[in-house]
Amino acid sequence: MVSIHRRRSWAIDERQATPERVYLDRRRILKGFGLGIVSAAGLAAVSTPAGSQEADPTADLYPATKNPAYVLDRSVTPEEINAHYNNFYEFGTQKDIFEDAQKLRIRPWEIAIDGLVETPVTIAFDDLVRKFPLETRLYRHRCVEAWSMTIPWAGFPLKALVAMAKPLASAKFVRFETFMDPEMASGQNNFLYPWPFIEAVTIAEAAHDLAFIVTGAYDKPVARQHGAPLRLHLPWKYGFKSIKSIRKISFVEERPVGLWEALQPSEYGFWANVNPDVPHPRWSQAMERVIHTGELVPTQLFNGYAAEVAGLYTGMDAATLYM
Ligand SMILES: Nc1nc2c(c(=O)[nH]1)N[C@H]1C(S)=C(S)[C@@H](COP(=O)(O)O)O[C@H]1N2
Ligand SMILES: [Mo]
Repeated sequence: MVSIHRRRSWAIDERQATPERVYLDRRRILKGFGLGIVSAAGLAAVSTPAGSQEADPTADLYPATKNPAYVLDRSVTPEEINAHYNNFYEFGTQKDIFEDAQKLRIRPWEIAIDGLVETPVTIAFDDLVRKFPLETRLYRHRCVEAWSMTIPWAGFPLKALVAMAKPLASAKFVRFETFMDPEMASGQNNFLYPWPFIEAVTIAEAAHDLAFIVTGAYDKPVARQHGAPLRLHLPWKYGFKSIKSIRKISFVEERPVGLWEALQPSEYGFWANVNPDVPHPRWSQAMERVIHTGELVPTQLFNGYAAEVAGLYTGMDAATLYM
């Protein structure tokens, strides 16, 4: 609870940054000062979330072997903080969506893999997750709103799924799509957003070892509020690229336009590579607030993964790395 109180003390700063939100949406601004208040009942709800009474059929896969190449010099964000501080606009535009997100029905869950591939398939998540060895990686996460956390994600490299899909030579991008179900996810009734949530990366980015399909966190299946049963994590890009609760993965020739780019192309670009020298039009990206310590620390180029990923962008102007 102490750390949650500490988080409240800087929540005001974050609101002033007018984060990933459309200024048109007055309701969110009016509701704003409720942010960060976590009741004891709310905390209890995470350990026994409504709708997850049935045992998770993939629970036996965790903890997944820790990959020693992905160890960081910063502390891991405690699970209880991370589980109550989320961006999942399908369930609302505030950070405290964890209770609403428990409405997410994660079984049955099928993923369509289609587009420019040898053979399009639809596969049940419970089958897909057993096709690859799972591993645990400590990753940094940097939201475009200038906060960050460190998470022990479990899952498998996206490149393994790309290899399984056998894309045709004409495929240039991988497009991801989240579920569409406004009855279950009330945020999808918010007509200001072009649902469903879509994101995309180039084939080269998808084939990079850092691009990770997350199926678990904190040594168990990933929680609904983090994007169960599977989400992406691209640690060198701003967090909005790391799409949650994926239903469809398509290989395409034309560059897809993601939800955030469709909404505000001048603020949220396709590349969205973390770059402290390229400010968001409405705030600086030089520093970031670590959500579990409250510390303000310098943001690093490519979120600290420059040695690994800079080669993906040789020849590109640094200023275009963000947009
Ligand atoms: N489907 C979907 N995916 C999403 C989002 C979202 O609203 N919907 N928010 C993104 C943003 S802005 C961030 S910072 C991360 C947050 O992940 P977390 O809540 O697990 O920390 O998820 C990303 N993926
Ligand atoms: Mo974000």
